[in-house]
Amino acid sequence: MTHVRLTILSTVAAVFVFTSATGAVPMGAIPVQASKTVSGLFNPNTNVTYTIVVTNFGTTTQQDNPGNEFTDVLPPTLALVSASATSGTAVATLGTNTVTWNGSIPGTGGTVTITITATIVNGTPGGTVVLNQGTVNFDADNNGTNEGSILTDFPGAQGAQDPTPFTVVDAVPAMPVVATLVLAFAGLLLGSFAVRRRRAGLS
Ligand SMILES: [Ca+2]
Ligand SMILES: [Ca+2]
Repeated sequence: MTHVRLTILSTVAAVFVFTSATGAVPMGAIPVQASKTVSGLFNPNTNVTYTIVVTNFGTTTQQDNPGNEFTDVLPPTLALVSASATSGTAVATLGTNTVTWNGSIPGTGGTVTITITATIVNGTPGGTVVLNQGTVNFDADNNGTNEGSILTDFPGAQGAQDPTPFTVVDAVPAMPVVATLVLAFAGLLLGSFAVRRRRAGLS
């Protein structure tokens, strides 16, 4: 019994010492969160803009470690156009429809905003739901190696790591100018015909 109690006590102490010594969040905790929203007209052949905000709630800076700190592979319904970031380096690899980001994020609430622009592939049917999620790689124990990862979260859904959705909207075809003029002229003709019938006492 004493042995068991001592083991539990020493385990608790070890976690406490680890936390105090490194200043990092406890083992197993996730120091980062990433929200991802999307805006656009959502018509085929128009651009959508994804905005990803990665926040570091840990007490230490998330460093630019070996490997990408963020990766996002867009689905085939989207054609990647460009990517940018408020800090670090965002790279858009058009051939693989993939965005990567490398950089550091200061602790206690530091953020980086990554912006992705993509075109909805022409011919995508209206009603198609396009889902997308990026992956953030992080260093929970501050040892220079990213060993953890989370998926981006859509704030409009209840879960902690929901994919970001939008629904493709069929574009309303614009009426050609000539057709509009013909319709207007036809309306005028009908109107004057009706007036003439009324004057002639035919209606
Ligand atoms: Ca890196
Ligand atoms: Ca690590």
